[in-house]
Amino acid sequence: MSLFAEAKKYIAGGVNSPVRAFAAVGGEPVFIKSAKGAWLQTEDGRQMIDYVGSWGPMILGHAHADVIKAVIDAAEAGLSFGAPTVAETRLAQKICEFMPSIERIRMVSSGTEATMSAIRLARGFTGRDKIIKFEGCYHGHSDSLLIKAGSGALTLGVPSSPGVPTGLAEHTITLDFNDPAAVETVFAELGEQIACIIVEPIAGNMNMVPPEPGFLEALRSQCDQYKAVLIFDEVMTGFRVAKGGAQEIFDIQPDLTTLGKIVGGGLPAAAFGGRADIMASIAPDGPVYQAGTLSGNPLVMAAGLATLQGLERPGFYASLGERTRQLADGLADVARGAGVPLAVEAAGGMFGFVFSADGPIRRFAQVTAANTELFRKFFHGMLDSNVYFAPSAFEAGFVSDAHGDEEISETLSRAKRVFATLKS
Ligand code: HOZ
Repeated sequence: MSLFAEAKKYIAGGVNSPVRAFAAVGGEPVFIKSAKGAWLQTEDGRQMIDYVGSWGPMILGHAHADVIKAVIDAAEAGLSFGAPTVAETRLAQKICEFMPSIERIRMVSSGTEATMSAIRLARGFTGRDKIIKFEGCYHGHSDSLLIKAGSGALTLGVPSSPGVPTGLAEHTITLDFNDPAAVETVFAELGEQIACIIVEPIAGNMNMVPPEPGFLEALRSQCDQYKAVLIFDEVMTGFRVAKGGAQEIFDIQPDLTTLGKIVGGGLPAAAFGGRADIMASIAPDGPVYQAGTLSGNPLVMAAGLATLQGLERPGFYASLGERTRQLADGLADVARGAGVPLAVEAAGGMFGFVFSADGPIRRFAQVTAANTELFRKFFHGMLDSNVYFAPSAFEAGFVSDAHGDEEISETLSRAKRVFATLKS
């Protein structure tokens, strides 16, 4: 019996997060035994170059010595106290330094918790119920946000999940990403009822779609005009596209930011934070309730802090960005050489590629119109060549500090061979 078949006997669908099941690409998922640097070792004895990086957190590379030591030291001092520790303050301080729009922060355990709590906070702070999100953006799986969502939900064709009460779903207004006019129209009609806009400033859950000039600016000005809260979901882009996230690149200050992935360095941490006056509405200072036994867990704080400290090395983002660009441009080159249409994007250590001649990709409809059959063939060709990309055409990819010239050029020469087979 395969490892996946055995897992399916006990675990729903054989996986603990749907996109891992390979449902969109076919075949059985690879089971990982261990990982070091840019490489994964599988249970069936293969060594693979990894561009998933645990879906983003492993920016320093897998099992980085400083992070492992920090976690071991923390574990030896006790696994969990459910009481304040200095480690929480140190990580909070570091995050506030990296992202100056965050004046106060609250640690939680997953990106879903961070976005769910930020939405509740925005509703409680404004006394309004309606929220705006964008089709193809994914903000975790809480009820208000699982409507026309991206990521695994889009991959499996269930962007709006059964089980979300209609009464709640009707407060979520979903608009087209990169369409500021639609946002202005909705605010003109319902502005006094809108609590917040939540957006991935670079959408990473419908592949990778950057904002067009003026889009984020329009969100900022509409929120200012109608006193709604602007939430940037930087779970994916935070510390990934730049030290200060997408808000640093586009120079827009959100009111609240949600973080996850890198902030826990590979352990389950996430956070939400922002303007001090808004964060003052969270219990115990204010009436909006939010809590968690494992929030701010000492092992997780240690991993997060060691990871953020690793990002402070001079030139870190310049070299990460250069290698990611080399990969993305290299993929575009080999695709062009093989006559296969491919649109690529890259920022910091994040990249995307869409099998489409319609680039640059800026709209959800362009992503969903792309050739998913070519993606499926490319994915399996690369997997058979021991290069591990996300098993979904709708997920961004990640390069780490451990991906050197050798890994990138090896990936590109394997990709050249795979692209050559795609047309036949
Ligand atoms: N939704 C996550 C990526 N955007 C995938 C999480 C996982 O399967 O681990």
